[in-house]
Amino acid sequence: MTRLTTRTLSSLPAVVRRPAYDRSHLSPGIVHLGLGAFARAHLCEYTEDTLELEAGAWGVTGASLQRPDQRDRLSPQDGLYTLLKRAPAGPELRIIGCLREVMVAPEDPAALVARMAAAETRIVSLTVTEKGYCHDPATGRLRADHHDIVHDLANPDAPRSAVGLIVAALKARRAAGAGPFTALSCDNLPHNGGVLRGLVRDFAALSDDGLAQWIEANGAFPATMVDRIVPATTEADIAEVAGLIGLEDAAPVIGEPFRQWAIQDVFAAGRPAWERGGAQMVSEVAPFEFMKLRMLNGAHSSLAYLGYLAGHETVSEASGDPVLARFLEGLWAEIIPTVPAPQGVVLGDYAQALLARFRNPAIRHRTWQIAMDGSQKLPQRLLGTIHDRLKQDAAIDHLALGVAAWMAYVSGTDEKGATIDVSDPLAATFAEKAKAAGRNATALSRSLLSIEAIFGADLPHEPRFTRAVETHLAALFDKGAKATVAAL
Ligand code: CS2
Repeated sequence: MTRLTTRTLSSLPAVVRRPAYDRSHLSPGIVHLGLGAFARAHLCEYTEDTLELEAGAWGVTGASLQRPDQRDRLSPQDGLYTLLKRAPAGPELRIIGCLREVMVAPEDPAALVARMAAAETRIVSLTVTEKGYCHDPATGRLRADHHDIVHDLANPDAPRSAVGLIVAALKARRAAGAGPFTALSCDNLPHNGGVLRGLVRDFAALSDDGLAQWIEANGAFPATMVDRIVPATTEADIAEVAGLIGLEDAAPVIGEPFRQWAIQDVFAAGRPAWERGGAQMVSEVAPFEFMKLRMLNGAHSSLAYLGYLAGHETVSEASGDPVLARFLEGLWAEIIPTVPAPQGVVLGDYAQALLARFRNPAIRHRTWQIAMDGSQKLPQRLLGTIHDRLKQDAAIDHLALGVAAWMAYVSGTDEKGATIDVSDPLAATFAEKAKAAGRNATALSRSLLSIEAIFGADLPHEPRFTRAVETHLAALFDKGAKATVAAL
Protein backbone atom coordinates (compact mmCIF):
# COMPACT_ATOMS: atom_id res chain seq x y z
CA MET A 1 0.00 0.00 0.00
CA THR A 2 1.24 3.53 -0.81
CA ARG A 3 2.44 5.55 2.19
CA LEU A 4 0.97 8.84 3.36
CA THR A 5 3.48 11.56 2.32
CA THR A 6 3.48 15.11 1.00
CA ARG A 7 3.40 13.67 -2.51
CA THR A 8 0.44 11.35 -1.92
CA LEU A 9 -1.70 13.86 0.03
CA SER A 10 -3.62 14.77 -3.10
CA SER A 11 -4.82 11.19 -3.57
CA LEU A 12 -6.78 11.18 -0.29
CA PRO A 13 -10.54 10.72 -0.49
CA ALA A 14 -12.50 13.98 -0.23
CA VAL A 15 -13.88 13.14 3.25
CA VAL A 16 -10.39 13.42 4.72
CA ARG A 17 -9.61 16.97 5.79
CA ARG A 18 -6.02 17.94 4.92
CA PRO A 19 -3.68 20.88 5.59
CA ALA A 20 -5.07 23.94 3.87
CA TYR A 21 -1.83 25.92 3.96
CA ASP A 22 1.64 25.71 2.48
CA ARG A 23 3.69 23.39 4.68
CA SER A 24 6.95 24.39 3.06
CA HIS A 25 6.83 27.72 4.90
CA LEU A 26 6.48 26.32 8.40
CA SER A 27 9.19 27.64 10.70
CA PRO A 28 9.99 25.92 13.98
CA GLY A 29 8.25 28.19 16.49
CA ILE A 30 7.36 25.36 18.88
CA VAL A 31 9.51 22.52 20.21
CA HIS A 32 7.37 19.88 21.87
CA LEU A 33 8.97 17.51 24.39
CA GLY A 34 7.28 14.12 24.75
CA LEU A 35 5.74 13.47 21.35
CA GLY A 36 3.14 10.93 22.42
CA ALA A 37 -0.32 10.34 21.02
CA PHE A 38 -1.89 12.90 23.34
CA ALA A 39 0.15 15.87 22.10
CA ARG A 40 -0.38 14.84 18.48
CA ALA A 41 -4.13 14.71 19.05
CA HIS A 42 -4.36 17.87 21.17
CA LEU A 43 -1.72 20.62 20.93
CA CYS A 44 -1.00 19.70 17.31
CA GLU A 45 -4.64 19.89 16.25
CA TYR A 46 -5.15 23.27 17.94
CA THR A 47 -1.96 24.47 16.25
CA GLU A 48 -3.19 23.09 12.92
CA ASP A 49 -6.33 25.21 13.30
CA THR A 50 -4.25 28.36 13.71
CA LEU A 51 -2.03 27.51 10.74
CA GLU A 52 -5.07 27.31 8.52
CA LEU A 53 -5.80 30.91 9.47
CA GLU A 54 -2.30 32.36 9.69
CA ALA A 55 0.29 30.01 8.20
CA GLY A 56 3.93 30.41 9.01
CA ALA A 57 5.59 30.83 12.33
CA TRP A 58 4.19 27.98 14.33
CA GLY A 59 5.48 24.73 12.96
CA VAL A 60 6.22 22.06 15.55
CA THR A 61 9.47 20.21 16.15
CA GLY A 62 8.55 17.08 18.09
CA ALA A 63 11.07 15.48 20.42
CA SER A 64 10.89 12.00 21.88
CA LEU A 65 12.76 11.78 25.16
CA GLN A 66 13.13 8.02 25.18
CA ARG A 67 12.47 5.88 22.13
CA PRO A 68 12.95 6.47 18.40
CA ASP A 69 9.69 4.78 17.31
CA GLN A 70 7.66 7.98 16.69
CA ARG A 71 10.46 9.41 14.53
CA ASP A 72 10.83 6.13 12.67
CA ARG A 73 7.13 6.06 11.90
CA LEU A 74 6.66 9.76 11.14
CA SER A 75 9.79 10.76 9.20
CA PRO A 76 9.04 8.54 6.16
CA GLN A 77 5.67 10.32 5.96
CA ASP A 78 7.15 13.85 6.16
CA GLY A 79 5.67 14.27 9.65
CA LEU A 80 2.13 13.84 8.33
CA TYR A 81 -0.35 11.65 10.22
CA THR A 82 -4.07 11.03 10.56
CA LEU A 83 -6.16 12.16 13.50
CA LEU A 84 -9.17 9.84 13.67
CA LYS A 85 -11.91 11.31 15.83
CA ARG A 86 -14.31 8.64 16.97
CA ALA A 87 -17.80 9.91 17.64
CA PRO A 88 -20.57 7.44 18.51
CA ALA A 89 -22.16 8.46 15.18
CA GLY A 90 -19.06 7.62 13.11
CA PRO A 91 -15.48 8.64 12.43
CA GLU A 92 -14.06 11.97 11.30
CA LEU A 93 -10.65 12.10 9.64
CA ARG A 94 -8.08 14.86 9.47
CA ILE A 95 -4.47 14.89 8.33
CA ILE A 96 -2.31 17.00 10.65
CA GLY A 97 0.53 18.86 8.95
CA CYS A 98 2.10 21.07 11.63
CA LEU A 99 4.85 18.61 12.58
CA ARG A 100 8.02 19.68 10.72
CA GLU A 101 10.49 17.21 12.15
CA VAL A 102 10.95 14.68 14.93
CA MET A 103 14.10 14.53 17.04
CA VAL A 104 15.11 11.74 19.41
CA ALA A 105 16.76 13.25 22.47
CA PRO A 106 18.95 10.33 23.57
CA GLU A 107 20.49 10.07 20.09
CA ASP A 108 21.73 13.67 20.13
CA PRO A 109 20.74 15.70 23.18
CA ALA A 110 22.97 18.62 22.13
CA ALA A 111 21.11 18.96 18.82
CA LEU A 112 17.80 19.15 20.66
CA VAL A 113 19.15 21.72 23.12
CA ALA A 114 20.42 23.76 20.16
CA ARG A 115 17.00 23.62 18.51
CA MET A 116 15.33 24.76 21.74
CA ALA A 117 17.91 27.51 22.18
CA ALA A 118 17.54 28.82 18.59
CA ALA A 119 16.01 32.29 18.51
CA GLU A 120 13.12 31.17 16.30
CA THR A 121 11.91 28.75 19.01
CA ARG A 122 9.39 30.70 21.02
CA ILE A 123 7.57 27.99 22.92
CA VAL A 124 8.80 24.72 24.42
CA SER A 125 5.73 22.69 25.30
CA LEU A 126 5.68 19.40 27.20
CA THR A 127 3.62 16.26 27.62
CA VAL A 128 6.05 14.03 29.47
CA THR A 129 3.45 12.51 31.86
CA GLU A 130 3.48 12.98 35.61
CA LYS A 131 6.61 10.96 36.22
CA GLY A 132 8.55 12.93 33.60
CA TYR A 133 8.82 15.88 35.98
CA CYS A 134 11.19 14.00 38.33
CA HIS A 135 9.43 15.52 41.29
CA ASP A 136 7.79 14.39 44.46
CA PRO A 137 4.09 14.17 43.57
CA ALA A 138 2.98 14.83 47.14
CA THR A 139 4.90 18.14 47.42
CA GLY A 140 5.63 19.15 43.82
CA ARG A 141 9.36 19.64 44.62
CA LEU A 142 12.32 18.48 42.54
CA ARG A 143 13.82 15.15 43.57
CA ALA A 144 17.52 15.92 43.54
CA ASP A 145 18.12 12.19 44.08
CA HIS A 146 16.12 11.16 40.98
CA HIS A 147 18.42 9.17 38.67
CA ASP A 148 17.75 11.41 35.67
CA ILE A 149 18.37 14.57 37.68
CA VAL A 150 21.58 13.15 39.12
CA HIS A 151 22.63 12.28 35.56
CA ASP A 152 21.77 15.72 34.18
CA LEU A 153 23.63 17.59 36.90
CA ALA A 154 26.71 15.51 36.13
CA ASN A 155 26.25 15.87 32.33
CA PRO A 156 24.78 19.34 31.72
CA ASP A 157 25.56 19.16 27.99
CA ALA A 158 23.74 15.88 27.47
CA PRO A 159 20.58 16.11 29.56
CA ARG A 160 17.90 13.45 29.38
CA SER A 161 15.15 14.85 31.62
CA ALA A 162 12.72 17.51 30.42
CA VAL A 163 13.82 19.81 33.24
CA GLY A 164 17.52 19.27 32.39
CA LEU A 165 16.85 20.00 28.70
CA ILE A 166 14.92 23.18 29.46
CA VAL A 167 17.59 24.49 31.81
CA ALA A 168 20.38 23.73 29.31
CA ALA A 169 18.51 25.55 26.55
CA LEU A 170 17.61 28.54 28.73
CA LYS A 171 21.25 28.77 29.79
CA ALA A 172 22.33 28.92 26.14
CA ARG A 173 19.74 31.59 25.39
CA ARG A 174 20.87 33.69 28.31
CA ALA A 175 24.50 33.35 27.20
CA ALA A 176 23.50 34.44 23.69
CA GLY A 177 21.69 37.49 25.07
CA ALA A 178 18.35 36.16 23.82
CA GLY A 179 15.21 36.16 25.91
CA PRO A 180 13.68 32.94 27.22
CA PHE A 181 11.10 30.83 25.42
CA THR A 182 7.80 30.10 27.12
CA ALA A 183 7.82 26.68 28.81
CA LEU A 184 4.30 25.33 28.45
CA SER A 185 3.39 22.29 30.54
CA CYS A 186 0.47 20.34 29.07
CA ASP A 187 0.44 17.53 31.62
CA ASN A 188 -2.27 16.60 34.10
CA LEU A 189 -0.53 18.11 37.12
CA PRO A 190 -2.06 20.59 39.51
CA HIS A 191 -0.57 24.07 38.98
CA ASN A 192 1.48 22.58 36.17
CA GLY A 193 2.98 25.93 35.17
CA GLY A 194 3.99 26.89 38.70
CA VAL A 195 5.33 23.39 39.40
CA LEU A 196 7.45 23.47 36.23
CA ARG A 197 8.75 26.95 37.10
CA GLY A 198 9.80 25.70 40.55
CA LEU A 199 11.49 22.60 39.16
CA VAL A 200 13.39 24.52 36.48
CA ARG A 201 14.49 27.17 38.97
CA ASP A 202 15.54 24.60 41.58
CA PHE A 203 17.47 22.58 39.04
CA ALA A 204 19.22 25.72 37.71
CA ALA A 205 20.06 26.81 41.26
CA LEU A 206 21.91 23.54 41.88
CA SER A 207 24.59 24.66 39.41
CA ASP A 208 24.15 28.36 38.62
CA ASP A 209 22.45 30.85 40.93
CA GLY A 210 22.59 33.66 38.38
CA LEU A 211 20.75 31.52 35.85
CA ALA A 212 18.11 30.62 38.44
CA GLN A 213 17.51 34.30 39.15
CA TRP A 214 17.35 35.14 35.45
CA ILE A 215 14.74 32.42 34.95
CA GLU A 216 12.76 33.62 37.93
CA ALA A 217 12.78 37.20 36.61
CA ASN A 218 12.23 36.54 32.89
CA GLY A 219 10.75 33.07 32.43
CA ALA A 220 7.16 32.36 31.44
CA PHE A 221 5.46 29.18 32.62
CA PRO A 222 1.74 29.42 31.90
CA ALA A 223 -0.62 27.01 33.63
CA THR A 224 -2.82 24.92 31.36
CA MET A 225 -5.70 22.49 31.60
CA VAL A 226 -5.67 19.99 28.75
CA ASP A 227 -8.44 17.56 27.92
CA ARG A 228 -9.09 14.98 25.23
CA ILE A 229 -9.43 11.23 25.68
CA VAL A 230 -6.74 9.63 23.53
CA PRO A 231 -6.23 5.88 23.99
CA ALA A 232 -3.00 4.29 22.81
CA THR A 233 -3.11 3.51 19.07
CA THR A 234 -3.39 -0.21 18.32
CA GLU A 235 -2.51 -2.30 15.26
CA ALA A 236 -6.25 -2.62 14.60
CA ASP A 237 -6.53 1.20 14.53
CA ILE A 238 -3.66 1.39 12.03
CA ALA A 239 -5.37 -1.13 9.76
CA GLU A 240 -8.69 0.69 10.05
CA VAL A 241 -7.16 4.07 9.19
CA ALA A 242 -5.47 2.56 6.11
CA GLY A 243 -8.86 1.29 4.96
CA LEU A 244 -10.45 4.70 5.51
CA ILE A 245 -7.81 6.89 3.87
CA GLY A 246 -6.57 4.48 1.21
CA LEU A 247 -2.93 5.07 2.22
CA GLU A 248 -0.63 3.48 4.77
CA ASP A 249 -0.17 5.64 7.88
CA ALA A 250 2.14 4.09 10.48
CA ALA A 251 1.39 6.76 13.10
CA PRO A 252 -2.30 7.67 13.31
CA VAL A 253 -3.76 8.96 16.56
CA ILE A 254 -7.23 8.19 17.81
CA GLY A 255 -9.27 10.53 19.98
CA GLU A 256 -12.76 11.45 21.04
CA PRO A 257 -14.31 14.48 19.28
CA PHE A 258 -14.39 16.50 22.53
CA ARG A 259 -11.40 18.65 23.35
CA GLN A 260 -10.72 21.48 25.77
CA TRP A 261 -7.70 23.64 26.52
CA ALA A 262 -7.57 26.41 29.10
CA ILE A 263 -4.33 28.39 28.99
CA GLN A 264 -3.06 31.12 31.27
CA ASP A 265 -2.26 33.93 28.88
CA VAL A 266 1.28 34.79 29.97
CA PHE A 267 3.78 34.15 27.16
CA ALA A 268 7.35 35.46 26.91
CA ALA A 269 7.77 35.45 23.13
CA GLY A 270 4.38 35.34 21.44
CA ARG A 271 2.03 32.42 20.80
CA PRO A 272 -0.23 31.03 18.10
CA ALA A 273 -3.82 32.25 18.11
CA TRP A 274 -4.93 28.98 19.70
CA GLU A 275 -8.22 30.62 20.71
CA ARG A 276 -9.19 30.46 17.05
CA GLY A 277 -9.39 26.70 17.48
CA GLY A 278 -11.46 27.14 20.63
CA ALA A 279 -8.75 27.23 23.32
CA GLN A 280 -9.77 29.34 26.30
CA MET A 281 -7.14 31.99 27.04
CA VAL A 282 -7.73 32.87 30.69
CA SER A 283 -6.03 34.69 33.55
CA GLU A 284 -6.79 31.94 36.08
CA VAL A 285 -6.53 28.25 35.15
CA ALA A 286 -7.06 26.79 38.63
CA PRO A 287 -10.88 26.40 38.44
CA PHE A 288 -10.59 24.52 35.12
CA GLU A 289 -7.77 22.41 36.46
CA PHE A 290 -9.55 21.45 39.68
CA MET A 291 -12.68 20.57 37.78
CA LYS A 292 -10.83 18.43 35.26
CA LEU A 293 -8.27 16.71 37.49
CA ARG A 294 -10.75 15.95 40.24
CA MET A 295 -13.89 15.18 38.25
CA LEU A 296 -12.54 13.62 35.06
CA ASN A 297 -9.20 12.15 36.09
CA GLY A 298 -10.30 11.29 39.66
CA ALA A 299 -13.26 9.38 38.25
CA HIS A 300 -11.14 7.87 35.48
CA SER A 301 -8.59 6.45 37.91
CA SER A 302 -11.20 5.15 40.37
CA LEU A 303 -13.14 3.55 37.54
CA ALA A 304 -9.95 2.10 36.05
CA TYR A 305 -9.00 0.30 39.28
CA LEU A 306 -12.51 -0.86 40.17
CA GLY A 307 -13.33 -1.68 36.56
CA TYR A 308 -10.13 -3.66 36.05
CA LEU A 309 -10.75 -5.63 39.25
CA ALA A 310 -14.35 -6.28 38.16
CA GLY A 311 -13.07 -7.69 34.86
CA HIS A 312 -13.80 -4.76 32.52
CA GLU A 313 -11.25 -4.17 29.81
CA THR A 314 -12.30 -0.66 28.79
CA VAL A 315 -13.72 2.50 30.35
CA SER A 316 -16.69 2.31 28.03
CA GLU A 317 -17.54 -1.19 29.33
CA ALA A 318 -16.92 -0.25 32.97
CA SER A 319 -19.03 2.91 32.87
CA GLY A 320 -21.78 0.99 31.08
CA ASP A 321 -21.99 -1.34 34.09
CA PRO A 322 -24.94 0.04 36.14
CA VAL A 323 -23.25 -0.73 39.47
CA LEU A 324 -20.13 1.20 38.51
CA ALA A 325 -22.16 4.00 36.93
CA ARG A 326 -23.95 4.44 40.26
CA PHE A 327 -20.55 4.54 41.95
CA LEU A 328 -19.50 7.37 39.61
CA GLU A 329 -22.58 9.38 40.52
CA GLY A 330 -21.77 8.97 44.22
CA LEU A 331 -18.13 9.83 43.63
CA TRP A 332 -19.00 13.03 41.76
CA ALA A 333 -21.40 13.99 44.54
CA GLU A 334 -18.43 13.88 46.93
CA ILE A 335 -16.08 15.72 44.59
CA ILE A 336 -18.32 18.57 43.39
CA PRO A 337 -18.49 20.49 46.70
CA THR A 338 -14.67 20.79 46.63
CA VAL A 339 -14.54 22.30 43.14
CA PRO A 340 -15.05 26.01 42.42
CA ALA A 341 -17.04 26.07 39.17
CA PRO A 342 -15.36 27.89 36.28
CA GLN A 343 -17.50 30.74 35.03
CA GLY A 344 -20.53 29.55 33.10
CA VAL A 345 -20.11 25.87 34.03
CA VAL A 346 -22.70 23.84 35.94
CA LEU A 347 -20.71 21.04 37.57
CA GLY A 348 -23.63 18.59 37.56
CA ASP A 349 -23.90 19.03 33.79
CA TYR A 350 -20.14 18.61 33.45
CA ALA A 351 -20.40 15.27 35.32
CA GLN A 352 -23.20 14.07 33.02
CA ALA A 353 -21.14 15.05 29.98
CA LEU A 354 -18.21 13.08 31.43
CA LEU A 355 -20.36 10.00 31.81
CA ALA A 356 -21.40 10.25 28.15
CA ARG A 357 -17.74 10.66 27.11
CA PHE A 358 -16.67 7.66 29.20
CA ARG A 359 -19.45 5.61 27.61
CA ASN A 360 -18.54 6.52 24.02
CA PRO A 361 -18.67 3.01 22.54
CA ALA A 362 -16.36 3.98 19.68
CA ILE A 363 -13.43 4.61 22.05
CA ARG A 364 -11.58 1.61 23.48
CA HIS A 365 -9.64 3.13 26.37
CA ARG A 366 -8.18 0.30 28.41
CA THR A 367 -8.62 0.38 32.18
CA TRP A 368 -5.07 -0.98 32.35
CA GLN A 369 -3.71 2.07 30.52
CA ILE A 370 -5.31 4.51 32.95
CA ALA A 371 -4.31 2.38 35.95
CA MET A 372 -0.65 3.03 35.10
CA ASP A 373 1.51 5.30 37.28
CA GLY A 374 -1.01 5.57 40.12
CA SER A 375 1.74 6.71 42.50
CA GLN A 376 2.09 9.85 40.38
CA LYS A 377 -1.62 10.41 39.85
CA LEU A 378 -3.34 9.73 43.15
CA PRO A 379 -2.38 12.96 44.95
CA GLN A 380 -3.98 15.37 42.47
CA ARG A 381 -6.79 13.07 41.38
CA LEU A 382 -8.13 11.79 44.72
CA LEU A 383 -6.06 12.70 47.76
CA GLY A 384 -6.42 16.50 47.49
CA THR A 385 -10.18 16.05 47.26
CA ILE A 386 -10.17 13.74 50.30
CA HIS A 387 -8.14 16.29 52.21
CA ASP A 388 -10.70 19.02 51.43
CA ARG A 389 -13.67 16.77 52.27
CA LEU A 390 -12.19 15.89 55.65
CA LYS A 391 -11.75 19.59 56.39
CA GLN A 392 -15.46 20.03 55.63
CA ASP A 393 -16.22 17.03 57.84
CA ALA A 394 -17.96 15.48 54.85
CA ALA A 395 -18.30 11.86 53.70
CA ILE A 396 -15.45 10.27 51.74
CA ASP A 397 -16.82 6.76 51.16
CA HIS A 398 -16.56 6.72 47.39
CA LEU A 399 -13.23 8.54 47.29
CA ALA A 400 -11.73 6.14 49.86
CA LEU A 401 -13.00 3.19 47.81
CA GLY A 402 -11.09 4.59 44.84
CA VAL A 403 -7.89 4.58 46.93
CA ALA A 404 -8.61 1.08 48.27
CA ALA A 405 -9.16 -0.18 44.71
CA TRP A 406 -5.76 1.24 43.76
CA MET A 407 -4.29 -0.72 46.71
CA ALA A 408 -5.99 -3.94 45.61
CA TYR A 409 -4.72 -3.32 42.09
CA VAL A 410 -1.09 -2.68 43.08
CA SER A 411 -1.18 -5.77 45.29
CA GLY A 412 -0.50 -7.39 41.91
CA THR A 413 -3.10 -10.19 42.01
CA ASP A 414 -6.58 -9.96 40.53
CA GLU A 415 -9.80 -11.49 41.81
CA LYS A 416 -9.17 -14.73 39.95
CA GLY A 417 -5.67 -15.06 41.34
CA ALA A 418 -3.98 -13.95 38.11
CA THR A 419 -1.01 -11.57 38.12
CA ILE A 420 -1.67 -7.91 37.33
CA ASP A 421 0.96 -6.18 35.19
CA VAL A 422 1.46 -3.15 37.47
CA SER A 423 3.23 -0.37 35.57
CA ASP A 424 4.48 2.33 37.94
CA PRO A 425 7.82 3.87 38.94
CA LEU A 426 7.16 2.42 42.42
CA ALA A 427 6.09 -1.03 41.19
CA ALA A 428 8.99 -2.78 42.95
CA THR A 429 8.09 -1.15 46.28
CA PHE A 430 4.46 -2.21 45.86
CA ALA A 431 5.48 -5.78 45.08
CA GLU A 432 7.65 -5.95 48.20
CA LYS A 433 4.88 -4.57 50.39
CA ALA A 434 2.30 -6.90 48.88
CA LYS A 435 4.55 -9.87 49.47
CA ALA A 436 5.02 -8.96 53.13
CA ALA A 437 1.34 -8.20 53.79
CA GLY A 438 -0.33 -10.91 51.72
CA ARG A 439 -4.11 -10.50 51.58
CA ASN A 440 -4.19 -8.87 55.02
CA ALA A 441 -6.01 -5.58 54.34
CA THR A 442 -4.87 -3.91 57.55
CA ALA A 443 -1.22 -4.73 56.97
CA LEU A 444 -1.27 -3.81 53.27
CA SER A 445 -3.15 -0.54 53.65
CA ARG A 446 -0.90 0.62 56.52
CA SER A 447 2.19 -0.28 54.61
CA LEU A 448 1.10 1.52 51.42
CA LEU A 449 -0.14 4.55 53.36
CA SER A 450 3.35 4.97 54.79
CA ILE A 451 4.71 5.95 51.35
CA GLU A 452 5.17 9.65 51.98
CA ALA A 453 5.88 10.54 48.33
CA ILE A 454 2.26 9.60 47.60
CA PHE A 455 0.30 10.24 50.77
CA GLY A 456 2.33 13.05 52.33
CA ALA A 457 2.72 13.41 56.08
CA ASP A 458 -0.85 14.24 57.21
CA LEU A 459 -3.37 11.92 55.56
CA PRO A 460 -1.87 8.68 56.99
CA HIS A 461 -2.63 10.08 60.47
CA GLU A 462 -6.25 10.86 59.68
CA PRO A 463 -8.27 7.97 61.14
CA ARG A 464 -11.45 8.81 59.19
CA PHE A 465 -9.45 8.21 56.03
CA THR A 466 -7.28 5.27 57.07
CA ARG A 467 -10.23 3.37 58.57
CA ALA A 468 -12.37 3.86 55.47
CA VAL A 469 -9.58 2.69 53.19
CA GLU A 470 -8.84 -0.34 55.33
CA THR A 471 -12.50 -1.38 55.52
CA HIS A 472 -12.95 -1.02 51.76
CA LEU A 473 -9.76 -2.93 51.03
CA ALA A 474 -10.88 -5.79 53.28
CA ALA A 475 -14.21 -5.88 51.41
CA LEU A 476 -12.44 -5.85 48.03
CA PHE A 477 -10.30 -8.81 49.13
CA ASP A 478 -13.29 -10.66 50.65
CA LYS A 479 -16.05 -10.22 48.13
CA GLY A 480 -14.55 -8.51 45.09
CA ALA A 481 -15.00 -5.14 43.43
CA LYS A 482 -18.50 -5.51 42.11
CA ALA A 483 -20.08 -6.66 45.38
CA THR A 484 -18.15 -4.01 47.34
CA VAL A 485 -19.39 -1.23 45.09
CA ALA A 486 -22.93 -2.60 45.14
CA ALA A 487 -22.91 -2.57 48.95
CA LEU A 488 -21.85 1.11 49.23
C1 CS2 B 1 -6.30 9.31 31.86
C2 CS2 B 1 -5.99 10.59 31.07
O1 CS2 B 1 -4.53 7.87 31.36
C3 CS2 B 1 -5.06 8.55 32.24
O2 CS2 B 1 -4.63 8.59 33.37
O3 CS2 B 1 -7.04 9.65 32.98
O4 CS2 B 1 -5.01 10.40 30.13
C4 CS2 B 1 -7.24 11.18 30.42
O5 CS2 B 1 -7.70 10.37 29.39
C5 CS2 B 1 -6.98 12.56 29.90
O6 CS2 B 1 -6.49 13.37 30.93
C6 CS2 B 1 -8.24 13.17 29.30
O7 CS2 B 1 -8.01 14.49 29.01
